[in-house]
Amino acid sequence: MLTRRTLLAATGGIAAATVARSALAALPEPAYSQGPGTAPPPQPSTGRPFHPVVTLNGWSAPWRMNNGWKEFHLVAEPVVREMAPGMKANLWGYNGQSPGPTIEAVEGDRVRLFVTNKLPEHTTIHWHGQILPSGMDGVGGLSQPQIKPGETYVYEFELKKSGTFMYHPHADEMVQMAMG
Ligand SMILES: [Cu+2]
Repeated sequence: MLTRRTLLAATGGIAAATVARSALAALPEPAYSQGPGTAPPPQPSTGRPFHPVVTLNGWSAPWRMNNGWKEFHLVAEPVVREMAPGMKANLWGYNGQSPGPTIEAVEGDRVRLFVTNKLPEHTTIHWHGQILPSGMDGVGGLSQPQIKPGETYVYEFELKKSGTFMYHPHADEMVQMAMG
C-alpha cells in the first residue's frame, strides 16, 4: 500500500524518464514563511479536525488533501534568519526559515511529504520518533538513496503515534544539523 518514489526534478524545467509528468505536475506549491515572527497556524478546514498549536517564533506548514493523503511540501535550502533585530544568521532550513515549519497531523492520518533539495549537497529527512516503514526513515545511503541537489523525494506513511516530534536531516548530519 505504501509506495516510495524518487522524483527527479530540476529547478524550473523538469525531466525524468521514470516519473510520470502528471505526478510531477501534481507537486503541491511549497509555502514560505514571511519572517521569524509567530504566525497563526492554518485551521484544519480539510482532513481530520484538531486544535492547531501555535509555534512561537515560527509557523505551521499548510497542506492539501489528495485522495485521503495529507500532502506537505518542504524545501531544504539556505536561509537567512534574523535572530534578533539586526542580527542575521546564514543557516540551512526549510521553506525560508530555520527551524522548518511545524507539520501537524493526527494519528491515523496518511501523510505524503514532498522534500525538494535546494541545498548545495545531498540531504534526507529523518522523521525522528515516528513508527514507519524502514524505507521512509530517511537514513541516506542506508534506508533510501540520498536526495541530490535539485531532486524531490516523496515520503509516505501513516501516523501511528501522537506526540511532538522533530524532523531533521540524516545526511551529513554534523554539517546540516549544525547549520540549523
Ligand atoms: Cu533523529
